Amino acid sequence: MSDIAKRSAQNPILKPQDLKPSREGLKIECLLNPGITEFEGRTIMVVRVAERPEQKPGTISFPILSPSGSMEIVTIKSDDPDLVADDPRVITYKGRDYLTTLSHLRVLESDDGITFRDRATLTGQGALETFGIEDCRVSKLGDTYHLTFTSVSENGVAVGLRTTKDWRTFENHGLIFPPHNKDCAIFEEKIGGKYFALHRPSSVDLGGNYIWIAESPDGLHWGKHKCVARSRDGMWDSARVGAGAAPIRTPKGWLEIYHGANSEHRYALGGLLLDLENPSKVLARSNEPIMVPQAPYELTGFFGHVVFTNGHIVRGDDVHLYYGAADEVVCKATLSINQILESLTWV
Ligand code: MAN
Repeated sequence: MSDIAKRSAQNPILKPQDLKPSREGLKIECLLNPGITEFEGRTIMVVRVAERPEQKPGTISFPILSPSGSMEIVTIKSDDPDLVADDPRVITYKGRDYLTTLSHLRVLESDDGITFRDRATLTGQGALETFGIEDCRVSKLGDTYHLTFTSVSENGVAVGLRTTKDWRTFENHGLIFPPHNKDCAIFEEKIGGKYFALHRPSSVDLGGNYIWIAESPDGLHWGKHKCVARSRDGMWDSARVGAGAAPIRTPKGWLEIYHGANSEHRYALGGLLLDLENPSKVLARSNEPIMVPQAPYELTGFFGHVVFTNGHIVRGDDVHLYYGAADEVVCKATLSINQILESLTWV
């Protein structure tokens, strides 16, 4: 048995047509990879909204932001010899990489965890977010919510941080991890007086797409980096791995639900168990994934064969997992923490 996730009968719970585009002339192409938390008895979702103009035959067009925040639409002929467009998510034009959509983060709230309404909008700001912001994790420390997300620009893919106490006003702290880095999840408790975070630097030559851990005295400045989990040849997580939401404290250790992709770009989920006192020490890991794309809405979409999570709510033994399916819709599933722990292989 390799998939222990009970999918919600209401899946997908959120689809592109459920929200309004951020401005006229744009279409929401995908809703994906939501960060989740609770605030004043409600569920807060920070969902990634990926937009572009309605596509016309014979051209590819996508928005980019200027450092001052104005939007420009770039249009390229599909048969332009300088265009490489074989991935629906990214293109290369005249040797430079661009994203096919521009993402912002929409803050939604819900009374039942299923039906969400708009609360706030966060958009890319400045020269390091001109290609947008994506895939937000939310960690609550004291009364402050830490939002870590991917900041994308021609300078690279990096981790930005904003904080809020009221989910109306947000403080922008800039980048906390420079390119190439994403999938950053801050632990929701200090350990030995220090903040800890998982993050995912990428290396093109030596090394790869591995999960690292870092510590910090203040949640802003990070050091003492250590590599905790590498991709594994021939396994379900052979090409890349990255942290999901903040690790879950269990009596056996910190349980991190992470994503792994294989060489066919299939994104599945597994567990990683870290020592409670020394979280750079890996105790156990999934040799088989705990959730694999199999529902129709996970197999086909903007980028099929993807389940990707970076948000959950824990109630007793249940993890209420929110996830992006096929890079297009938002779904929900429930998993048992004990069942995940039992399925892990101790190292
Ligand atoms: C990858 C995918 C895209 C994302 C870019 C930049 O190509 O995850 O969806 O936009 O990275 O983060």
